[in-house]
Amino acid sequence: MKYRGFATRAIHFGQEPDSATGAVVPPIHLSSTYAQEAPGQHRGFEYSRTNNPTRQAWEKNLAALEEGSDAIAFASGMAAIDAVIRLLHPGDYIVASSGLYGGTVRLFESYWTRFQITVTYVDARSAEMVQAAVRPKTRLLYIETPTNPLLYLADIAALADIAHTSNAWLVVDNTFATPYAQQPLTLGADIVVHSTTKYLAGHSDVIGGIVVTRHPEVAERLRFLQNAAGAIPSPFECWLCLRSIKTLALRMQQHERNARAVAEFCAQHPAVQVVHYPGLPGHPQQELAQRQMRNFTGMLSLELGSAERATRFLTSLRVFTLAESLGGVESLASHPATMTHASIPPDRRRSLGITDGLIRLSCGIEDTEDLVEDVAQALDASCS
Ligand code: P1T
Repeated sequence: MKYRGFATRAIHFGQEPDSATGAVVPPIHLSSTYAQEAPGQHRGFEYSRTNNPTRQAWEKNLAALEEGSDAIAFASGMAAIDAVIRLLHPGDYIVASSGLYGGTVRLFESYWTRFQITVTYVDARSAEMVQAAVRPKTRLLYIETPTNPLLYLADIAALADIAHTSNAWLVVDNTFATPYAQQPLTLGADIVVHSTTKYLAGHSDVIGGIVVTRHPEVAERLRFLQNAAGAIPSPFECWLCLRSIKTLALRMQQHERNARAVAEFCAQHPAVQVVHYPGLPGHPQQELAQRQMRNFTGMLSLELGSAERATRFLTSLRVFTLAESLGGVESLASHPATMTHASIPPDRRRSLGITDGLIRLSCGIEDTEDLVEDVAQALDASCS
């Protein structure tokens, strides 16, 4: 194999020097249409909703990094998730992890239930609970691992076995982990989805999504939807993803270094009741984390005990910015109850552990000491 290691593959796959000019950086193909020599005779490109060279390069790159056969890019993470649900039929069931991005729950509940798609939520930390929830008409197991925002993990290999004995597919939203940290398809998952908005694009300047699968027949159906429904990313956004993916490995190493230092600091601070970080010694799922992940990312969440403390903490931060989203080079902080998970009814939210005192941190790639110092002064302010 020419490109063995992850960083080498990230830099080179789909990004060979341009065959026409030798340009080392692939060009951005803005053309909406392509000349044909005779009706139906073309070089693989007809119209840019259907296929575009820059988008194709990005799809090839990510398919390789996730070890899939194909990747199909969409205009946002939600458009990618929506395309996967469109593979189902009325009357089908989904068993989903109870920890999911609020927007995913909103899409399932407020839209897909109208088309007789039934979703059952279970704590996917327990493979037994997932198994018990499976019905004869279950066609998808749909999980995030780590979950947004509590960083709970699910055993991908165990859930893939359950899916396959039940004639279902396992779908993993790999947004929080990235293929640098874990490759669900190699553990048996059938489909991976990403909000490329986050770590993959990595600089808070792209909204995008992508689906990766190891089944060419699933890819064919998704590619049909990509063209037929048309929720595609622009060539410029695909080019930004190609540019960013080259530094994914380096970025993830610094994201993890920073999150670990912040998590360790918070674990001994009296204002913090619980630190959720899978890389912290003593984390309840540490064995699974080490078996399944090779990087614990820049994401952590903290239980501060009350909405007042959470607000004081968030308004005292100086290096972290209070904002939705995650995975960028700059550190962000958010309040899931009023931001990312506001669309989930309060009682259900609390029963999931998303309390009013929970805050989520996305540690960027700034200097570690600056982040720890910022969190330290904001924690002091939170309990003053
Ligand atoms: O925002 P969009 O690119 O459409 O991606 C949606 C999405 C899908 N999956 C996960 C795990 C996500 O976290 C998201 C978006 N999340 C945020 C905006 C957030 O702040 O958590």
